[in-house]
Amino acid sequence: NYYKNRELSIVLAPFSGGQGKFGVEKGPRYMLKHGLQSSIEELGWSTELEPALDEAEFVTKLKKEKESSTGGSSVLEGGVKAKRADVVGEATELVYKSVSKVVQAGRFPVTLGGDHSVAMGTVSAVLDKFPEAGVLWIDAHADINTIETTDSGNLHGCPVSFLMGLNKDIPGCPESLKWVPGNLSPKKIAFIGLRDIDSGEKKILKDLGISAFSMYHVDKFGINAVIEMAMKAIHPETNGEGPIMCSYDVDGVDPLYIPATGTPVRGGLTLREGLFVVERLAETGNLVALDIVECNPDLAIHDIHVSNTISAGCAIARCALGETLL
Ligand code: NNH
Ligand code: MN
Ligand code: MN
Ligand code: MN
Repeated sequence: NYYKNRELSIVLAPFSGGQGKFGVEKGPRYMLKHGLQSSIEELGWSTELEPALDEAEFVTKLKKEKESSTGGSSVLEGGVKAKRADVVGEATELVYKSVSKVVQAGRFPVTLGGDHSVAMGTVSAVLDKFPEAGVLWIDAHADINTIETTDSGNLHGCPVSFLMGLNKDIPGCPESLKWVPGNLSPKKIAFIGLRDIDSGEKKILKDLGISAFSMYHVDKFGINAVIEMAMKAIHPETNGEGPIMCSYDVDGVDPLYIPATGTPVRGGLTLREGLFVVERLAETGNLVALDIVECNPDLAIHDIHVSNTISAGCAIARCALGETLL
């Protein structure tokens, strides 16, 4: 167990610039309003809030960018694409600084997004403190597009490529994202829940030999076996033991259960499978950091979709922190 004192910080990362839909910046506020902090306290953690960036300030920045002539200029020199790269660079570096402060103080960081671009900050900070950590990336998507392979230009589809330093030598790579250390080894990440992978991403996953468990593997082997294989993949020498960070995109879970998210893909994890992943991680005692990203209350068509999404997001945090362990 890496946090014997059971001290935890909820890092607030209300940022939407990694994709094109406003509303995902409201995730942290909604999850706090749902009582996340007190429910974590009830599990025996002492908690603090760590606001990484100002929600309103960044909404204003992004709205200005939208109105500008470039509309968040997507095509950069060399023909590469990276929408709103300046704002994404600024926001993710702020997240990096907040999570760094938290982990260096020996506190468990639970980061609430925001879109998944914020994981450039969280994972980088966690690797500084735990260089041997492996990352479990729960997602319908692989988020490993480079600024060359991305079709959308949305940087929430690219954080893993930045974390691995895959954009560094690409001409036109935005200055604003050069702060990302880019030292995540392809051997130190495993994906679970994949079902919407772009063709460029598929090639990168293959070429780099990255462990990726799609919904096919979940159906074939069952979620418990998949988690076991994923943990062994990121910690091969120690039979799966070692620090684990979980970056949890709620769209990994089926939209039946978590509908209010920017890019829902049917055929995902059941709510129980999605919670089991983090329950199992809690049981190992090896979890060192957690992100919960891509809850967008504005994309709900019914009020029940908001509460389903937010309560599931909060349940992911509680289960990861041991709520359901006896
Ligand atoms: N792969 C697509 C892209 O690069 C979609 C990414 N969307 C996500 N990722 N929600 O988790 O834009
Ligand atoms: Mn996703
Ligand atoms: Mn796609
Ligand atoms: Mn994602």
